[in-house]
Amino acid sequence: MERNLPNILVTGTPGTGKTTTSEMIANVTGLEQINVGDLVKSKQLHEGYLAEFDTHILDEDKLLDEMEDMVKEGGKVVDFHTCEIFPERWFDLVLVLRADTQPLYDRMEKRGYNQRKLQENIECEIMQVVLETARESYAPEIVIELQSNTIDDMESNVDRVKQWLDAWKTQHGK
Ligand code: DAT
Repeated sequence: MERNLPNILVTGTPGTGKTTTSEMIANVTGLEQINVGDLVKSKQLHEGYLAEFDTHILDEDKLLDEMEDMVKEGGKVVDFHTCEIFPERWFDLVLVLRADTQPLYDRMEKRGYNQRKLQENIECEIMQVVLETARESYAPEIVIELQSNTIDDMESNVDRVKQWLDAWKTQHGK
């Protein structure tokens, strides 16, 4: 069944600006943000906490069940660092945010990440793990890589999404 509004996935290494960008997209377009990290915590969609990695162990089945109905309606901006767990059919556009090492490091340090997590994320970003995973998991033509180093970058990214959404609506007669 065709959606009335498209769903957008905003993914990328932690600290690349997913949550901030998704909030701005939601404000500008009226789409509804789903912050998956928050959802996992608030609805306990995990199997416990791994202190060593400072992360929750995701219960993927529970998470997908929880999200299915929300996504079915369309009009969602889903914000998560992992992109390969979702069904391909859920998304019409996949944005992969990218950041250079210095700003990424500064943002994570400010957030109080431990050295191990910081190193891992920097490495993940340099190796473009999320970008490659997104390209393997979704049709390449819907995967868009966006630089997210500055506020200007963020504003132009949001602008681009707004234009994309307008075009989608026209194309789908909405
Ligand atoms: P994520 O959701 O990817 O972990 P975030 O949106 O929480 O990232 O952003 C982390 C911090 O970095 C937050 O204080 C906002 C800042 N930030 C993110 N993207 C930025 C950008 N393009 N320019 C300047 N600051 C940015």
